[in-house]
Amino acid sequence: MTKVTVNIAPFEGQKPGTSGLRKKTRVFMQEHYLEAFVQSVFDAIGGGDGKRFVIGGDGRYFNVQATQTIIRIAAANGAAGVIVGQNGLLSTPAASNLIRQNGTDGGFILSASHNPGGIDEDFGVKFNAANGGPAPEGLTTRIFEASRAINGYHILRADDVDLGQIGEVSLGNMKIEVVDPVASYQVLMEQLFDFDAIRALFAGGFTMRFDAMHAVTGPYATAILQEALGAPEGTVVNAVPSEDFGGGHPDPNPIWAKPLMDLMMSDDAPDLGAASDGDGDRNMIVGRGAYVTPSDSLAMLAANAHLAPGYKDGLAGVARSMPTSGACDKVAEKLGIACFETPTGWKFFGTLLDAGRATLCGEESAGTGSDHVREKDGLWAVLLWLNILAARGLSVAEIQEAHWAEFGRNYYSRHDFEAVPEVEATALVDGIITRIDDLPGKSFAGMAVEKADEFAYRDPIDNTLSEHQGLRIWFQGGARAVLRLSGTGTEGATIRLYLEHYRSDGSIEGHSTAAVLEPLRQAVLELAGFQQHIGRVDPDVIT
Ligand code: VG1
Ligand code: CO
Repeated sequence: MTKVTVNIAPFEGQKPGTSGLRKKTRVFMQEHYLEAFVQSVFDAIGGGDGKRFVIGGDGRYFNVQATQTIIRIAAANGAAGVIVGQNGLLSTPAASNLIRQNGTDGGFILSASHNPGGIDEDFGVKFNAANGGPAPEGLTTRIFEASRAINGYHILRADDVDLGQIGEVSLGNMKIEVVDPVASYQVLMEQLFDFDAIRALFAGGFTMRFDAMHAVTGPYATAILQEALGAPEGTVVNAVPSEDFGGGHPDPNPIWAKPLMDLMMSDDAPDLGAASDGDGDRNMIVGRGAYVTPSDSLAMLAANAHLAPGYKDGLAGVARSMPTSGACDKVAEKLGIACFETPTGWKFFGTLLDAGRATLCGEESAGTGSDHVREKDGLWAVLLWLNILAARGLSVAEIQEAHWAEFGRNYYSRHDFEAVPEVEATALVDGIITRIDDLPGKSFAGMAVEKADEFAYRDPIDNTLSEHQGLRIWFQGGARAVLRLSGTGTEGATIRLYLEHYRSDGSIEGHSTAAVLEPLRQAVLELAGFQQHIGRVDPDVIT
């Protein structure tokens, strides 16, 4: 075993996006590519000497090989120890928990989340800091700068470590702990939720289907829902993580989790349907015949969280990303707590969670979480829903109807235009920015603009300013549109158009979301000039 330094030239474009560095798997598999990025992380954090890290990923193609490489680089950079999930597996929230519980200096999470996996699909690496949360912007900037200045990386020439066996081994001077990926996460869940009440719910005949989408939550959901909480075998489906997620998109929304949606809308629907994404940080909640939008789910969880032991003293505050609907704002107002509006991406919640200013956070993209870790957490959200259902004795549909009746309803939908040539996408967005101050008072397809701006965020805790975080356009009558470019794609640009219309008469039957949002959609298509700029008005995916 020898430590070597391999001289290399910098790679282009190793700039972490909304959630880590995501590229085509083959890009990561190029000689020295992963190594260069990982070394850049070590360079950006002042080296690895004496430090400890968590390493694990969502089980996609290249996960194990990348884990072995990072272990060797960590050892050569002088790390004192690493904690690795068995077989290289760790869900994102479980990795966050391990970083916090063990007080490590951070962690590497190998995932491209909901993006498909496989040699011709996507791979990703995320570095999380010592608080367990995604590297904040200052750190990702330093990582990118380091990646542009790099001239070599340190690595141990050594055999692969056996990651199949739980226990301790060493590599040079570095200690490697291979841990059960589920165990300490499960203990944390037991502390937050009333497992007896949920067990009684299942024992009383409550039925559920959890679709793990062939991704990392399979082992977590099987251990917790079936083994600990007594849900019958077969409750968790697609429970074995596979390298290509069974050929699908492990993205828990009505499009990619269609079999689950179909079941929930059928006569055979169980009481609750739920799903999670590749790395286990997203969630979908659907009751019998009743889909809950992620923005609504955040609001309903905020309104009911006190029913779970971990939140019995109430919430310090809530936070949502800017494109997320204002449904949780209404709840915060009623509870008399603060509601923060942050840019897209979990890294912006970290300071609020660390400072104890927010307890629950959420995003319209099916991410919900709390201060128990510093990531969004799919299974946590499902367990909180179960705890609330057990405590209230109502169905998902009943809770949803009652919520809308009390708070009104934020009709909401996201339209994604994928693989748009970057120049066209940029021209569309820039075309609005140059006119943004002139928009108020103008009408498009019969709807008048009230206000419009480009969102910038001043972090209330550390005062950092993040600019260019998306366009917000408010129309008369309580409608809002948001436009931004995705920061997680690997091909061209993805334009995200978020449509929202608040109606205080939320419980009135017969309002389909598409129908309520149609006038707003027409207004934005005209205002932004979708047809002129990108040659189409129909999105690839509507969620
Ligand atoms: C998307 C979502 C964002 C989420 C991010 C990472 O980012 O919109 O809300 O935080 O993915 O989630 P973007 O920049 O593509 O819109 V995950 O589960 O992919 O780590
Ligand atoms: Co994810």
